[in-house]
Amino acid sequence: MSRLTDTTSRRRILAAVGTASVASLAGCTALVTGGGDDFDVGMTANAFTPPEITVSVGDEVVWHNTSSRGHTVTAYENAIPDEADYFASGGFAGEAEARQAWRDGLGGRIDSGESFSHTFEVAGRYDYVCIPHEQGGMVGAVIVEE
Ligand SMILES: [Cu+2]
Repeated sequence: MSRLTDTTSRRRILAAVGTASVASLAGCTALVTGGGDDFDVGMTANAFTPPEITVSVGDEVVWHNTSSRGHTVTAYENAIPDEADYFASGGFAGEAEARQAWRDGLGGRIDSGESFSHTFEVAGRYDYVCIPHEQGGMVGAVIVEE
């Protein structure tokens, strides 16, 4: 009896830990370096290409700076689904923080040849911007379908 109970509760704990790990990984953002053509959205001198991309819930989107200029990928906090995690290169918790970090020292910059990725767990439309080239219209959108 006690042995069976121990085994059962241990399995439950392991299952719970496993789920939590997957969830936290899925929600995180990461700046990764490396070349290759394995990306979804490129960045030219002043544009995201393509400017709009459609993916499915659970998909990871990889941006790659294919230009010689530094860019950011910064979500518009008020233009993502209510339940969604905020995302921005540099890993900032919100848009104001991301903008301040850029002003203070180019925080969140994705240099030439670098990539940034985010996994989308909530369906909906996500509008985002490159902070230094916002005036030039460097904006994009990710549409996440169920
Ligand atoms: Cu830019």
